[in-house]
Amino acid sequence: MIIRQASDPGGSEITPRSTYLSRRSLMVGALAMAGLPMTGRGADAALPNVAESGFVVNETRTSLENITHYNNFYEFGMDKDQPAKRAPGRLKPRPWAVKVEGECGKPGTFDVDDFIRQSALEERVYRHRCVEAWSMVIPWVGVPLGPVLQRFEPNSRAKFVAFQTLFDPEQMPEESSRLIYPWPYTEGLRIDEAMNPLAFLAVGLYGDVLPPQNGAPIRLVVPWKYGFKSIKSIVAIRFVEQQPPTLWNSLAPGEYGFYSNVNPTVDHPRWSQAKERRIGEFLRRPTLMFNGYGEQVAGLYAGMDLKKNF
Ligand SMILES: Nc1nc2c(c(=O)[nH]1)N[C@H]1C(S)=C(S)[C@@H](COP(=O)(O)O)O[C@H]1N2
Ligand SMILES: [Mo]
Repeated sequence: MIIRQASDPGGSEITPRSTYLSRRSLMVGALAMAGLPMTGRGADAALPNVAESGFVVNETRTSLENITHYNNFYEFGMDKDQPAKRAPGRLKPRPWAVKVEGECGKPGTFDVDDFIRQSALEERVYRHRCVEAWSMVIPWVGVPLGPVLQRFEPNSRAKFVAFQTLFDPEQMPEESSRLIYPWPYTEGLRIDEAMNPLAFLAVGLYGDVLPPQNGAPIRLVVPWKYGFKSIKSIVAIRFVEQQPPTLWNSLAPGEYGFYSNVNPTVDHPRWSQAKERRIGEFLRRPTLMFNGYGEQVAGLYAGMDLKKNF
């Protein structure tokens, strides 16, 4: 984001779908071994018992090919096609531990499948708006973040929640150099943002387990904020009293605010945010305040100057 602008998604597929599918059946095996019931919904539905939800944007869904081959995942390279080429096979999404710590009554370390087991999986079709001014519509599968966090009993000093991506240069090759980026990738939310019903933990998309390039095995989705807030491949969640440092905000605070709510009236210093390019569409469309989720989230920012707190 800091180095180069978005380019158009290539028309040709770099990773054949067969590679992704065989990878997927490995993960289905992992789910089965973890004791999760298998679905009877047919060969293409890897995740069991996914309920529909009320959180479905009535807009054309971006194709699976584009969602899985036009990615930002800098741990695998800065080009949009690199995560799909480099993450499958390198990133090992299972077994996977998620650590919860900080200002809470019940910290601990959990296997990722146990971490979400108490919540029912649901599908949510959300708009996804990158700060680079492109967007998609993505059918995620996962669980609402708030109820998961509540289980750890955050205390009154828990004012923010900090999230951290895996640090393992063996699995994430770009992490072997810290010359530009202070790995691991970190992000954060204010606690009331994290508890908002829209905040989501995704473990799948299009009914399947999450592909490595989209942040397997578990990633955040905060659809009213620019995409970089939706941190991938999470290994640690910490309840903290002070606003936590986050990767993009630390690198370029004048360009990437801590809040980073989608806002057509606050331009990036180097480009306008008034319009966006929906992947798969020809004409640019207007950017929506809070990415179209104002009804659900505007109240979080009542009285705040959104130009200062961008
Ligand atoms: N760990 C990590 N998380 C990340 C990123 C990243 O580079 N590393 N990129 C972010 C950005 S800029 C965007 S737009 C989204 C892209 O998610 P997608 O590739 O699933 O569309 O992931 C976000 N989460
Ligand atoms: Mo992004």
